[in-house]
Amino acid sequence: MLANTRIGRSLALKGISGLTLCLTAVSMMPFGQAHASGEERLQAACRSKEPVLIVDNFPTSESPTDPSAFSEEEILLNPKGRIVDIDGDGIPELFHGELVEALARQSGHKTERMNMEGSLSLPELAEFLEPLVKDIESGRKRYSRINISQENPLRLSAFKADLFPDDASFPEIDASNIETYMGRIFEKLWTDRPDLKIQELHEIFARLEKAGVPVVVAGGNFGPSFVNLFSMMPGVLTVGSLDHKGHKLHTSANNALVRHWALGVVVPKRVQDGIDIDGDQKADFLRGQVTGGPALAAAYHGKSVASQVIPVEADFLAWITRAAGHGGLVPNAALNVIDPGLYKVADLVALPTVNLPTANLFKSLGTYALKRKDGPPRIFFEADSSGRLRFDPKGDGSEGQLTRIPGTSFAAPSICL
Ligand SMILES: [Ca+2]
Ligand SMILES: [Ca+2]
Repeated sequence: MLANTRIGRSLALKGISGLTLCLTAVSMMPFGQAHASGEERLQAACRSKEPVLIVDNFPTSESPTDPSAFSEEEILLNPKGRIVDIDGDGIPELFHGELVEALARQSGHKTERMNMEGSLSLPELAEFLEPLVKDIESGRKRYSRINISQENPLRLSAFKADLFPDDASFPEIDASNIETYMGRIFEKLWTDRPDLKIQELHEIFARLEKAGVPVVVAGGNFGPSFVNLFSMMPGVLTVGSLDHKGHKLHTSANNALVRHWALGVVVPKRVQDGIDIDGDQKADFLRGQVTGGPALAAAYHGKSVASQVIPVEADFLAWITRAAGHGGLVPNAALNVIDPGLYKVADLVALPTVNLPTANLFKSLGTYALKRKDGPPRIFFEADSSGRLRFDPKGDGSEGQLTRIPGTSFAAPSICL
């Protein structure tokens, strides 16, 4: 990561002139050395006793403290609000940042919060972080690391197509060469789209790095074809998601900028006084903080496959085939509009409109999938040798697994575990 910092400082201080020279220097840096630098900074951050700053979404004075005061519809309509269903009953009760913060605390660090109140635009984020950077530079605030879970996904193939279509010196960008060319990408973005204020944001990250505070960034959940813009910022430590068996998630970013991998799947269990997320049998969220209904997966776990699985109705198949033939449906539309129920994954992924990445993702998650009223199927099951459904996202056969909450957002705060 040392290499990136040089681009960052140089660009921030001098503007875009001198970029080519910087890039030449970068491409000649031994990669091993750059990796060691990121790894050492991470280890130092994990050893530090200073608090972790979580920049994310948290409740505000207007947010109801009792989750039961909001209907499910109200929660779903409020994207700034409660989006994490920690007890698996289908009704979200936590703000995204609350789970991120709870995970960051597992490593023994104290935490502080900075509430973004929804996703910020790039100019807003630069403005939002400016006072924080000043406080860190002046020594008024000290942090071991800053955790930012915001994602701004950019399709790798779009860099050539959108920014450099006629430039023979600029190659197709893929997961392996993004680091080499991100300096030129920034230069082009700054020139073509000054309104995005990416240069200002870049400078903010460069100042944080100079002040010695690592910024840990979630790699993103759009899979290996996308890069999170924040992964390209100076001094950033980008984290990808692993499952409980140590496999990289299909949905995780997986490019040359993702150098750190951590468990990015939360599987909560119920304990006496609430919900435990780390297996120590102590509640991380108290009973009064959760909606407390029966877990959706529990209604199927242990039941016979034959008694629960339904076929794709012939008239639905005929309708979706006709509609898809007219070309008016978005990718994966069939998964959003099929009737609720438990289906064979093989039947779902064979439906018209389902694309290959989604089919591969679903097959990696289980053999049976539960579709609810809204959204695509999200709860996946296997069957045991006696034909009974098993909900086992941890893969250890343990009982009482309530739900599966995946995402690089939950890998990033777990990086010191
Ligand atoms: Ca819930
Ligand atoms: Ca716990």
